[in-house]
Amino acid sequence: MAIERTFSIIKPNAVAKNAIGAIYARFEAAGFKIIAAKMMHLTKEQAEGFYAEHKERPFFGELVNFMTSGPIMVQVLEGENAVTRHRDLMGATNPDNALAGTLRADYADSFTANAVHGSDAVESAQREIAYFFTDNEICPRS
Ligand code: RTP
Ligand code: MG
Repeated sequence: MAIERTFSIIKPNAVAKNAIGAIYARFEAAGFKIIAAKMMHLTKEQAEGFYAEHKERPFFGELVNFMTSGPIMVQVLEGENAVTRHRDLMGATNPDNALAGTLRADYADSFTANAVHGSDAVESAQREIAYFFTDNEICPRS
């Protein structure tokens, strides 16, 4: 198994319900190392840039409004097969379809306010990590 890095966001609805610590505990219990982290309140421009791939989609405006509605936590997770394992831990995008025990089953409020984001491929992880973190903000350890 390859050691990978993936990019994670704890979205505004999960921060608002005071679930940062509980979600970090789930990351660590699943074997991920948190190797970079910070709290941010995204501007409209930052959110639009991050979700640029979705800009023609009907939900884009609602997504940007939601993602700028309050603070978020952004982090880099490292571990074996991290991209796929983190997506599995999050559960389905639509929380109605998220399996019991996944983060979205436990913390999502709606399709838009679905608690967490995770990169969908190694290439998008690299792009998303670079969007939010400089090299010297990433602290890998053995
Ligand atoms: P994410 O990027 O946040 O990890 O979620 P994802 O890959 O599972 O879903 P994606 O297709 O990339 O969509 C990004 C986010 O947009 C919102 N969304 N709303 N109402 C809708 O039809 C709809 N579809 C997507 C969700 O917040 C989703 O996480
Ligand atoms: Mg996505």
